[in-house]
Amino acid sequence: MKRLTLALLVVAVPALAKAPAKTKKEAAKTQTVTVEPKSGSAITAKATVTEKGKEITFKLDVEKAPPGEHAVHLHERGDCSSADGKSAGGHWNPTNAPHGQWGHDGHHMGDIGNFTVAADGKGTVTLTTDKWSWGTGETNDITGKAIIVHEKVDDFKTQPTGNAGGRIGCGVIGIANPNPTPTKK
Ligand SMILES: [Cu+2]
Repeated sequence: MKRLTLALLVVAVPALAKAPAKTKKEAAKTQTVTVEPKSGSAITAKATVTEKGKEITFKLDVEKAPPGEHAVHLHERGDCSSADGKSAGGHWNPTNAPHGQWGHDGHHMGDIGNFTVAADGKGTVTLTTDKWSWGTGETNDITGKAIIVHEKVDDFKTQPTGNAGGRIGCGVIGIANPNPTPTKK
């Protein structure tokens, strides 16, 4: 009898753990954003935004970029229409903080930081945080913010830009779960 109870528990626990996700019908919130080249650059880049629980993971993959360190920020306006990317405005800074380094005292909500592009022109940066939200309409909502890849490295000091130079890539984060049940024809 004891053995039977144990066996039932072993079977039942994984089933219970899976149940909430199914009953809520909550698809994973994820989106791939194309980051288009700006300021005459040749970069091809995409960012993937994924929400899991309270955390949002931002992952940027860049190709054909000039080797070296580059800054990436979220800028306040989701407008990549200008050739130099300046249509995206300044850094996204809903808390009126000084510009700085992520994880350190005082930084913009959009201060993602620097990443390295290797000799082959490829680079990746990943940030996971619970400081952003997606699709909430709150001040920390990343919806409609612009992803800006810069020509140069962020010094984390110069106000309010980090002296990261021109904008070589721009993309816009859209709404969470824009199309949860895609229909294919
Ligand atoms: Cu920037």
